[in-house]
Amino acid sequence: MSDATVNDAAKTTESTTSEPLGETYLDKFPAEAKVVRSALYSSFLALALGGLFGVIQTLHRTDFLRIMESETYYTVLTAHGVFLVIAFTIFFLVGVFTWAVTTSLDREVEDIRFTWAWLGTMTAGAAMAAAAILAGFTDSLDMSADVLFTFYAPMQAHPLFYLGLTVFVVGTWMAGADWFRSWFAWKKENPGERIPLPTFMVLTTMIMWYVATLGVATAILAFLLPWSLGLIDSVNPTLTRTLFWFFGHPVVYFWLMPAYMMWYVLLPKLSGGKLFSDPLARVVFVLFLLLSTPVGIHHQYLDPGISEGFKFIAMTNTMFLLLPSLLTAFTVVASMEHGARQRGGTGRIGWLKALPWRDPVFAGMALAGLMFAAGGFSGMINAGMNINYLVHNTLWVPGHFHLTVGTAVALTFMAASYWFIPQLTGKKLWNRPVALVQVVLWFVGMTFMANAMHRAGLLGMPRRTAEPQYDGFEYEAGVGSVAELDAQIALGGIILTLSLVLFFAVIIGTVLGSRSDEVPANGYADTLSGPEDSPKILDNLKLWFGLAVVLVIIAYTFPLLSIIERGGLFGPDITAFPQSIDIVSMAWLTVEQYATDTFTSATEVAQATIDGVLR
Ligand code: HEM
Ligand SMILES: [Cu+2]
Repeated sequence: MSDATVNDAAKTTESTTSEPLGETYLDKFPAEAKVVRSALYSSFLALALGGLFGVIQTLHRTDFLRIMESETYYTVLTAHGVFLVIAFTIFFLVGVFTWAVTTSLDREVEDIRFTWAWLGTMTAGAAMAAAAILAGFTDSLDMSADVLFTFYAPMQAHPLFYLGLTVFVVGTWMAGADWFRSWFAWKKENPGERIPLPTFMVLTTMIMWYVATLGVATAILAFLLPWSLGLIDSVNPTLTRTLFWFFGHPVVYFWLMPAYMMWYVLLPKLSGGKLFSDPLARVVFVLFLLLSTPVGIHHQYLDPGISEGFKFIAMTNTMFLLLPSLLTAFTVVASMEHGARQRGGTGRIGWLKALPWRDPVFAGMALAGLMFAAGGFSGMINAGMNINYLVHNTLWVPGHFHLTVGTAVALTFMAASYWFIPQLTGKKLWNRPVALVQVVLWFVGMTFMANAMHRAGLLGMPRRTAEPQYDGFEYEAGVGSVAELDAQIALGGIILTLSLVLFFAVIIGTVLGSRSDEVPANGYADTLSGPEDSPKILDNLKLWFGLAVVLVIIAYTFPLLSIIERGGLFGPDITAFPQSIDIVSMAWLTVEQYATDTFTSATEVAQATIDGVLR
């Protein structure tokens, strides 16, 4: 590795952060900073509400504290799910993407009014959906949306809920158009240049998002919304579920890819080093674009109405999807090691000590990455068709995704906020030690909660219920007891809530502080191996878009056709449990029909000929 950076790194080892001071994002892009700030504040509001509902439901289902009737549980759980995984994550990432595009292209957005327009559209949509959900708390309004964030039919929500989601998604489409527009304009002025890495990451993520949201848009606009408006009588639940998961798996990459982006472009910088490889990072994002969508059926391993063969194909694709995550783990750790060695770290693992662990931004992201590794392991269990049957719909599943979206993404976003809010306000982070305690508490709380959830799931304890303990049914714990598991889940939930309170204290403390010139300069990590080392074809976004579409067509055409054939476009007469591979049986039926028809007409012809001859 090059020694060129040893010198500038040496002067930073004594401080806990390696970042030089200088021009902030706010100094450079004051108008854009306002938009990004608003997006982040919206996301924080969603986080606060979602977190509050999280602890309420945790204490309720573990029976430690019940402040509501169990009937209200689904209103709370819907709000928790939708506010956190739709509003918190997406508002945050559109802010970060705007930062990434403007910073890396080094240009303002083309028209700030359009930028405000998409943020406004998203906010209006989120407010509509939130209103429909929250109305479920009162009987005085004839409105509710207790359908959980997956909104499976035959559960039905008030039309406002579906409409709100649609408007929200349209807002994200507009946001993507804004970033593409910036890129087109930049390309015209910089012909032949490689797309700067952060922009490349934003654009590939958005292409994936455009493809993925077609599924949910179809589910809502063609079926669920007309159905809740009373325009059609029924829907085909298998079809709408499948369209949901067409979107539901890639949406997890929509949350993860911004987190990855920050691990790639911020973490190495914070470690005092450089990104190990720009080409590898590009490969990873292309792989996610290609592989995220044709795997959604892995959420439907237990759905009747989809044959085993299609599930098997989805499983195989899913296993391929591990590759880019493993590449990410490798690149990010290699970059951190590079940083640590620049800071004087030595030894095979001794270099870990040289990392800036007291910097809350670094520590939070690194801990988030560590938890993601654990989430990856339980994810592999979920992905296996046969072992999935063991954990399906048990508390194991929320255990898994509180490690992934609930920590790898959420903790990365919170830690990144400690970097972004000073960038966006020009104010120094209020109280770094508290911020550090906050990220560590999240890690500790999640260790308790997610681990106990996984274990409870293995005992068969169901998810999505206010009353997991059935009368006359005992869960047998191999190690410990159910009471102990419940206690750990509740304890974890309380620690997480405490962590959230500290998070808001730090953010509010920072925002209320006064402008300072001790804010690190805006920017992102350099690379050891730059874009010039990567094949040009990686930047051919049209090619990747085309391939992604082809893969989706291959993966989904036959399952969708067979679902429609069985259950009808608008349901509901479904024949359950097909056990054969549909393609084969469909092909066989066609051949058989064809053979019969041919045979029949052949006999008819023969008969007619014989008749003619005999006459
Ligand atoms: C204070 C922190 C949190 C606590 C105490 C908490 C607690 C819980 C619990 C106990 C459940 C399972 C409820 C059930 O199945 O009956 C749950 C579900 C869920 N949580 Fe969290 N959670 C927290 C933070 C988060 C975060 C940060 C995210 C995502 C960014 C998240 C996303 C979800 C989702 C998507 C569900 C599934 C909802 C459903 O099944 O429809 N949670 N949470
Ligand atoms: Cu998935």
